[in-house]
Formats: sequence, C-alpha cells, structure tokens
Amino acid sequence: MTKINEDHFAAASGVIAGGVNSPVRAWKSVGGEPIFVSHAKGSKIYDTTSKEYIDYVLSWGPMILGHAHPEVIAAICRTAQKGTSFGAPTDAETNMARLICEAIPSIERVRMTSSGTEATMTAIRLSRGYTGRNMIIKFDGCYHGHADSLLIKAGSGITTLGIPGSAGIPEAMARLTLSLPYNDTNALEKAIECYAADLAAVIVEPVAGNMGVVLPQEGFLKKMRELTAKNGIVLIFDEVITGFRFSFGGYQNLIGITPDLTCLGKIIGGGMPVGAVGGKKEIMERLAPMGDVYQAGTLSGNPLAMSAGASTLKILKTKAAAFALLTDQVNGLCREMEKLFSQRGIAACINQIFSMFTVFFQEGPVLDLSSALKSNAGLYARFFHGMLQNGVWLAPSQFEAGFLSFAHTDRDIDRTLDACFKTLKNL
Ligand code: HOZ
Repeated sequence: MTKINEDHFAAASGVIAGGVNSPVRAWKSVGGEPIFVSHAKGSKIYDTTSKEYIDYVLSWGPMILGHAHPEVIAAICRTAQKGTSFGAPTDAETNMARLICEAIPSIERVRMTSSGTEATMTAIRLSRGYTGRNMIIKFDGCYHGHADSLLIKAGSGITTLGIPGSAGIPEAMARLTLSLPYNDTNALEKAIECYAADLAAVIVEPVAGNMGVVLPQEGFLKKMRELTAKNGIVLIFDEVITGFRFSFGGYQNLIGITPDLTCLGKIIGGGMPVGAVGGKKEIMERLAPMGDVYQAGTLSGNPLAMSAGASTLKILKTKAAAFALLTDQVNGLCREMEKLFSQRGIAACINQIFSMFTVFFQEGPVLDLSSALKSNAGLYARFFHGMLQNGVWLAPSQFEAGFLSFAHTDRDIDRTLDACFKTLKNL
C-alpha cells in the first residue's frame, strides 16, 4: 500500500468514527489500511494514486451497468439542474414505482426509502402492525441492514468482525427475533410450529449474499412460503442485492415464489442512496397516511435517486439476452479460477449464481453460516492482498459477495485469471 493511501486513512480516522462510514470498508478482517478511491468508470475503480483495479465489489452490488454509465450520469445531471430535493411528490416517483410494480408482480404497492435498512425496518414494522404479532424469524448469516430487530446473528460486518451482534439492542427486543440456520427446513418447521401465534414475519435473503454467496437449497424457499401462508405469517424477501441482478425483476420471478413483501435497494438506485418496500396492497395500505403503521423520510423518493434508478432500470429492461451472456462470463471466470486453485492444491470452493460469486477457502459445500465459517479467512486475506497488488479489487472480507457488471469485458476476465495465477504462486 502506498504512503498516500495511509495518509488518507489517518486523516479520516481523525474525524470519522473508525475512519470509515461503514465497518466492512475498514479492512479489519483482511488487515492493512483501506485504499481510498478517487473515481471509477465501467469495470474499473481507481485509487488516489490513479492505480487501476478491476472491480468485483461494484459498490456492493448496485453498479450492474458499470461505474459512471453515461446515460445514468446524464439523467442525474439533467435532474440536478432542476433541483435536488423538494420534500413533495413528483412524477419521477410514480414513474419509478410503475417500473418496479411492472417488473415484480408481487409488488402491488411500493414505498420508496433512502436505504435498504429503512426498507427492511419498515417491512418488519408493517408485518407487526398487520398481524398484531411481535416475533420474527430471520436466518443466521443473512444481513438485512442494521435495524435493531435484524442485527441478531447477522452476516456482513457482524460476521466479518466475528462479533455475535450489536450492543445497544435491548434484550427485550432481541428476544423477539429468532435466528435459524439458513437452508434448514426442519428448524423452520419446528420454530413455526412452536411460535406460530406470535410470529409476524419470516425475513430471508432468497439468495444469501452477506455470509459470502450461499444458494437456497431445493425446497427451502418453497416450504417457507407454504408454512408462512398456512400460519398467517408475512413472508418478506430481502431482494436488496438480488433485485434486478439476475434478470429484469426479482429472484422471485425466476423461482416462481411470491412473497408478501419485498425489500429492494442497491440496483434500483443506480448508485444513488435508495431502498424500497413493496408487496400486497392489503398490507402496504396499512402504511400511514392510509393506515396506522408509520414510516417517513425527507429524502424518500429523492429526484436524483429516482432519475438514476429509473434510467438504470430502463436500460436493464433491454438486456434480457445480455443477462444470460453475463452469467456465462461469470461461469467461465469461476470455473477457470477453480482450476487454478486445484492446480495449486489449494482447498477452495466457489459458490456462484448468475453474476454473484464467492471464493470460500475450504472444500465446501457452503450451505449456511456454520459451514461458511469453516473457511480459512487468513488465506482469504492473503489472496485478497495478492489480487489487489495484481490489479483486482475483491471484497475485503471472506463473508461478502463478488459481483460482475455488464461493463466487464473478456479482457478483464483474462487479466483477473492472470492475477489469480500470479497470486496463487506466492500464496
Ligand atoms: N453491508 C455492506 C456489504 N454487505 C457494506 C456496505 C458498505 O460498506 O458500503
């Protein structure tokens, strides 16, 4: 790492708590000090010394079109000329809501927020208000933002830092959240049998992306839908990461399972701060001002975010064939990397689905948090630094997802494989 980057972190640490505005960025689990970014374009991100990296973090998922896509930037600039926040309704919000409702049929009504955390927090409150019950089920290693009810055995920074949860959450609150092993249908069945009358919601990442990528096993989500429907429990799909990442719509469109509520974020903001909660009209209309469940936000439906999001979604709508090609490209990358690991005799397994992947340093399979935690995080850290030195920017944690964009080229893939080859030689 260059002296210049160290200076940036030292300066930040003097005024920002921990030097970062979100914990995983601090590189605590891979060691060293975080590289500061100056700009990004397409598939590349640049540090403050102008060193170029091929970016597989993509702002943790949103930049599916690549960084600074010209149409998205033009839309933001046009909008900015007319004012950046009104705190009053605009047609841009209706336009955005229409795009979402058309793409994801389970969403009959939507409410925009400024982050995924606000979306999941609202979904939980709404479920509690709607059912008149208090308890919720989540799954170990799933991360649904940092609202109190959802930080129990959470993935992302909580898993990265190896901490059980967060201080500051009243025990009485924590007791209302049951966290079960991901993919464990029996545990879910038992918990619902025991607590059905008290359960307001089951919330799940239908593809887990915050303990590394973990795929739902056959029948897990289907059974979840059956059990929740049978017991009057609201099923919430957290599609903040998966929404519009695999196709124009949610992962739910592809698997034919209809949740009651869906949380969105990331891609629908085109790189601007956005979240959304949507679902059945009957539940959504419990939100104030029509209903008795309160939720609000000065910057909700912000014009800049709406223009970046709508222009991103409009471009994605035209990319049905390109989504398939992107998956082929990621498949190719992951299979070639697997070969390199095996040639070097390094135990690694790659979980991949469409354009999301994680290299776990272990034999696998990785099906839940406890199996993810068996990974050799120290080896991941050395791999991360080696790749970085060779111009590839991966997530600074074993327990996060990698992403590709439509801007990644075959040359990027070749360069990544070359970086991988060089890194593994010295691992
Ligand atoms: N929680 C995010 C990853 N799953 C990290 C957010 C950030 O640091 O920007």
